[in-house]
Amino acid sequence: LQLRLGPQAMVLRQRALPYAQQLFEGIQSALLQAPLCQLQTPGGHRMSVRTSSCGPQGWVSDERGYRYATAHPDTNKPWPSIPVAWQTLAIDAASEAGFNGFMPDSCLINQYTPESKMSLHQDRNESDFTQPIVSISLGMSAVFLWGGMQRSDRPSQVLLHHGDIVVWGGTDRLRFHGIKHLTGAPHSECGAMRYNLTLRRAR
Ligand code: MD5
Ligand code: FE
Repeated sequence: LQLRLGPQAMVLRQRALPYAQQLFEGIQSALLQAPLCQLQTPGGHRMSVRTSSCGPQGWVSDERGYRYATAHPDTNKPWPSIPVAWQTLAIDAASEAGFNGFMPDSCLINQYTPESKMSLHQDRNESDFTQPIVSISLGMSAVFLWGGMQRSDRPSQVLLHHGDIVVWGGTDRLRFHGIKHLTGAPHSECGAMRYNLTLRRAR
């Protein structure tokens, strides 16, 4: 059950479904150690998405810019480690989409509510763009914006549902993308919320 988004980008529909319960438990436990933050953008706005991370590198943002950091910005503690099951799932999904040798060192945890959105952007804070990115959707569905190589390219809209995994790399690695808004009914397990786990190689 695959949907091709581009030459080197793919949605693996329901790929994470068998692991959903385990993923939710892992998220709850990670968030106890590394609480969600509503980060400031370099432009001085507050993100509508709440974020945390696990792994050696966590993605953060403040008035100084976007970057990876080895500690949580509020607690100054190292991020919790990436659960082995998440690593395995992400590495397997990357292989299935044609990317062997994925070595994630960062997992961003994004929490969306019906008020959240993520504007079109590129993921370019990583040092090696030959490594793919793997993203796991849980909870409510979302309208995903799949853009081009320039911000001005009109994005297509793709629904992402609970259990879907998106893998993109190669020529699609620097596509503009975003989340327009959540859609559909609240989720039986996590209510009016969506979680997205984004596994990347930061360093
Ligand atoms: C999310 N997160 O669902 C989004 C989208 C982020 C971020 O973009 O940087 O935290 S998952 C990302 C995604 C999915 C499919 C393709 C591409 C990105 N892409 O082409 O870049 O929380
Ligand atoms: Fe992104």
